[in-house]
Amino acid sequence: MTKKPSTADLPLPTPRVSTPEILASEIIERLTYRIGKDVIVAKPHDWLTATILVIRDRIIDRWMESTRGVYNSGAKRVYYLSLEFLIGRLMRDAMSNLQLVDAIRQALESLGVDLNVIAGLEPDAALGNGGLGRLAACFMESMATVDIPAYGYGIRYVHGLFRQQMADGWQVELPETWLAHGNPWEFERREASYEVGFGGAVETVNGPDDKPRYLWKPAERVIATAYDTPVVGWKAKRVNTLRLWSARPIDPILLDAFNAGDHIGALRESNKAESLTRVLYPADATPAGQELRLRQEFFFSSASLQDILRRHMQQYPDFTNLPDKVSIQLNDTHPAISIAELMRLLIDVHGFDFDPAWEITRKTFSYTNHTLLPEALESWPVPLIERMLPRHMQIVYAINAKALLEARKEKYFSDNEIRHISLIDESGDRRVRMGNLAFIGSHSINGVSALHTELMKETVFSDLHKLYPDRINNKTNGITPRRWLQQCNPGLTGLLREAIGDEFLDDAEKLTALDPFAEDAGFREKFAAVKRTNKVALANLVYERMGIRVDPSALFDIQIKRIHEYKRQLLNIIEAVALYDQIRSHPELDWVPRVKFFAGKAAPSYHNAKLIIKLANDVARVINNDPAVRGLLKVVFIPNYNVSLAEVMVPAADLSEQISTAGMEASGTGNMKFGLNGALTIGTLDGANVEMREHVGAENIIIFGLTADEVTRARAEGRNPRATIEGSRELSQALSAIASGVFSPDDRGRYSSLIDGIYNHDWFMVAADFDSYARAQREVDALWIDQPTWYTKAVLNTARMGWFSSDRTIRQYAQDIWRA
Ligand code: NBG
Repeated sequence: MTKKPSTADLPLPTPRVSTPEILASEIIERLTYRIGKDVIVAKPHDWLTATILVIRDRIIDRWMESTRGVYNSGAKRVYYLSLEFLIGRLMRDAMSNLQLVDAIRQALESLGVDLNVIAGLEPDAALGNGGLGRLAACFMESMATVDIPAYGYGIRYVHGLFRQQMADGWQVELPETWLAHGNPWEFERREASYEVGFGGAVETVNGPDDKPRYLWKPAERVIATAYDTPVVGWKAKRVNTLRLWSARPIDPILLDAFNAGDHIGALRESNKAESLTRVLYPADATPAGQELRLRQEFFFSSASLQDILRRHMQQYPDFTNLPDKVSIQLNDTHPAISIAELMRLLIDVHGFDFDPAWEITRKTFSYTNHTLLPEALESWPVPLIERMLPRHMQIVYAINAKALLEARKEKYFSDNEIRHISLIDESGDRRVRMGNLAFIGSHSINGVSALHTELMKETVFSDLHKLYPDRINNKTNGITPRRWLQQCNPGLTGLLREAIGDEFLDDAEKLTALDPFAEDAGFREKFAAVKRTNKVALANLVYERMGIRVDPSALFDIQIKRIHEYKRQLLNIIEAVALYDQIRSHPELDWVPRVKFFAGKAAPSYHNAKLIIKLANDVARVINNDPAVRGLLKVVFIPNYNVSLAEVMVPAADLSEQISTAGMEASGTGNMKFGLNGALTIGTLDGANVEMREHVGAENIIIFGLTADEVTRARAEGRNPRATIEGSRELSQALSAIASGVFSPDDRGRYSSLIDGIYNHDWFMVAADFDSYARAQREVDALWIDQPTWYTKAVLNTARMGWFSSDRTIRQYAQDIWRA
């Protein structure tokens, strides 16, 4: 008799060999047997899929090892709950982290296929809006890299962020269909399916010890099914899982209705369920507000928690050790309802009393805040939660009672302070404040830059901070240097390896070894040559997509990010108009040739943001076609900004625009990507710019404008922008030109409301900061003329940005928050 082997002893597949010959034969094999195509009829998309399948197998080998490893070691798992993962393309990332780029390129070459061509066909997975979603994607890669057992949980939106098209300079939103050709990276896991309920009522029954127990009887239920994507870290040390939920109906078709001839009604339930995970809400810093959004939030929270508890139960007898084995990070308040859901599961399903359940919950959760904009803080009407999640509403009230009692008893709090701490906002229609729920239900609350964290303590969370003074901490954001240096800038990576060896590939902070090369003229020239190659690539892209020619020897000045008034693309455009005036009035001066690039999407309902896009295009048309400018200034708005476009633009930038109104950008992460790739930053003392200045040195970054404190003061004093504008000839001329229709002859009043806003209140300090910004831009020009000095600073930016690697950020989360 043979003994049944324990599962831990069952063999893993033999790791694959990856010579170009073997890879080529595997690609043919996948093409034939998995896709069912003969080589001679295979389309580029088929080659792409076949190649991904070959890469994927190599990831899977490591995936199984990683998963078994945690199971056997009993290590803590980290769960990153996020409504957004702005992933981008995965093939290059995976190849590079597996160190297979050259082998795959050769394999494909031997088959007559160009890697670059098929890589360009991979859809750009845009399951996120902006910084918050891209941060989640960088974190996933870094958690695998620094060997933390982690799962990302989110929603598998059928349609990610909309595709942006320009119609006569206006943004038009078109649906995006990233799944049109299937998704070879993902695995559907029908066995990992959970029911998620909505609505209905709560019944009180007698529990075993005569205590009342509450039973939620949802009126409506849907199934959440998991789709797993493996996430491979640098050198494939570990592979983690991104688990995205898709909604399915319990009954795909109501046969009674169908048989009675109601063919549409028969599919109603099914459509309703599927619409839950159909689209990503396209607003970033403003809450979506609609009921469907809350349904999405609860749907993925509930499915994720059921999954987490099931996994825990496979390994441990009960949940008393949950906080030792599980950390759940809430990416903003979108998953905050998870706190009430874990309480419900522990109390109603697993028989815990309130207090021990609360203790476990608080120790398990932590929360990251990503914005202080008051209009962006999520809150839901009490009647809506009562209707959709009646049991959760009871739990929220119970949590609130506990917190308010603590506030009253343990420390003295005034009525006003108590009102701010409360989970229920009573100031208008009653609403549940998700930020307060996330704060009270977590043991750690972190901001995303030093300044933002201080402002959290002073503003939105000041009273909660007083009640729980040791909870707020800072974790300055980071970016993954694999995607944002190695993959997007192979030229620079090669040059750096030549100069300082390979250590920086494993540890970005080793980039400091480059510091002395800043003074080496020969090295600077090579650095400049790489930059030029990247600028040529961007110039070609602009010509191919837009038919506009830009000169790669001009200064490339780039602002790419969501379009927002606080990010102040408007300030940049007004400065372009002022510069345009100057170039025409002073043709005798030596103007530095400059191309101002913009790209970014506006929330479809954000009127002013869309107007700013139109203005950028209107100004571009006039400036680019005016012979008096002699090509010294060009303005280009590249449509449909996404991760892949950023990967071309970031390496090509000379100047990075990080010019938000101080105190309003929580961190920024684009700022870090540009700095790492050797752009100089022109920016305000906002978000992570403050720390960038500390790292690269004040002489290597161009800072201008009001500080956060000064902005607060200016707003409080209600200064009169009109006086400021009249005091600045350049500004007042630029504003009148825009307001009077110089750039919009077809509709002269198009921009009057936008410009009136600056005259009347100037909330975003465009007028207040204009002169300081324009002066800083002329400093940039002067610096550019002195190319050796410019490149000394550029090299130092690359050398000193290693600290902003998301590996560092993740290590700090692991050490201080997750203790993983
Ligand atoms: C954004 C901030 C950025 C920050 C990212 C990542 C939201 C709500 N916030 O400044 O605006 O870099 O989060 O932390 O998207």
